[in-house]
Amino acid sequence: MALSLTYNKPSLKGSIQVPGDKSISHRAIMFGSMATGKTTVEGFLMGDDCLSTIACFKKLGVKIDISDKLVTIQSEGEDSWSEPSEVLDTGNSGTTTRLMLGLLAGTGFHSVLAGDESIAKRPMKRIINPLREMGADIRGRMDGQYTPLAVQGTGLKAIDYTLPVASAQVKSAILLAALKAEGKTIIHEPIASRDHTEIMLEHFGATIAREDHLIKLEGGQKLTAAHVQVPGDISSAAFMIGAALITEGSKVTLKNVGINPTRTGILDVVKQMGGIIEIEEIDTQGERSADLTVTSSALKGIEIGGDLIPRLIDEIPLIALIATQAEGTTVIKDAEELRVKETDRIAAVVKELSKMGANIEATEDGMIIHGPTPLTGAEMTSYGDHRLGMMAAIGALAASGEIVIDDPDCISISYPNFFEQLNLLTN
Ligand code: SPQ
Repeated sequence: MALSLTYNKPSLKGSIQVPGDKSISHRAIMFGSMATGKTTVEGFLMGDDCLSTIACFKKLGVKIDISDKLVTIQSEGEDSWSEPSEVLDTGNSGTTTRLMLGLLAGTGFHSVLAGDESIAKRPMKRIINPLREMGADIRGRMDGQYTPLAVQGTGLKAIDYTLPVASAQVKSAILLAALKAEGKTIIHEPIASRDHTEIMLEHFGATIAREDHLIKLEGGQKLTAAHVQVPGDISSAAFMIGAALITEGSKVTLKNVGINPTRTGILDVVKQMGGIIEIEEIDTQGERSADLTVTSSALKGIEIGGDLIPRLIDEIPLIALIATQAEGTTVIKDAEELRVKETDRIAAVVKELSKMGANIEATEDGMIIHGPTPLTGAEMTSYGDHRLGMMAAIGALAASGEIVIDDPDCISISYPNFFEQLNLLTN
């Protein structure tokens, strides 16, 4: 059901803990299912995407319990998984679909992966090509470009592979397959992408070598169960950071947010735009995290591209929104990957922000935004994309009229208590 939002230029005040990191939560379930023993996950994101990952592993026979604060995975290791009698439903989650391909390729059984309408349009060849080089038997529409995908598990061999796109999902699928492959897999990563898989491999007892754009992993390593502490998701925090920046008189603290350097491009951009943000690092055992305090700020337009893009790829809809309130021009380039996310995020962001009165144009690989422009009420479409839905809701804080969001429910993919927390900060 559509949601109507009308704000009277509020100030945001207070402190919240945003939900757990989506990328780390997916991986915690996958690693816990591969490892032998009892894995516990604290701070797990109970969003729809991560729940899809849990449902898939349950269909493989892995015992997973969800209690109030803890997810517990009890597994006898990868070899104990059983052939699923049903299709593994990956929902809206690209991460689940792609990483599971790497995991299922080296099993001894047959499985079928399929997700929703959006997943059926997202490219899978980027994963299947290297996996086929490793010996995987995966079939699907258009030679395996699109789901549903059938995987006949088989023996795999290591590869030496240069990533053609800066994608953590491609890198991770290869690494997960490499664990079962014969020999040493070498991955060349010209531009760094998020490294949660590499960090978790070490955390679960594997030996992985990482040096200067090269990752090396010896096959046949067994994983041991571990405790995973999931920090808050910086991609979710980004929306509250943006909200505080563009509303006058705001000061918001976001507690325990993951600040893995492969994900903190948004913090660099905010600082470059003139945003006031304090970062107080917390002493943690696993992934780095910090309390972030953001104050409303006068922003200026900047140029964003190159190696920075993979470090903030999911934050671009929000960055485009705050750029409409910044003085001067913001240019976002080298971000053609946005065209193959949950929706074409270049076309969708430009169309939706234009409805609100933004001066924004699309380019092949990004967008150009001229600011500042006053935002007005509009009927916004989310395209079932959680990040587009949240962009519209944060836009409502700065808009002069009513913002209607067609499908606010999609926000629960990554941020189930988004409106609850937004209400807390605006009241
Ligand atoms: O999981 P999914 O649907 O691909 O989610 C998105 C998102 O906006 O939440 C992208 F649409 O995040 C990806 C991210 O863009 C999550 C991810 C990961 O956990 O490894 C990596 C990035 O994708 P990619 O294609 O660059 O590897």
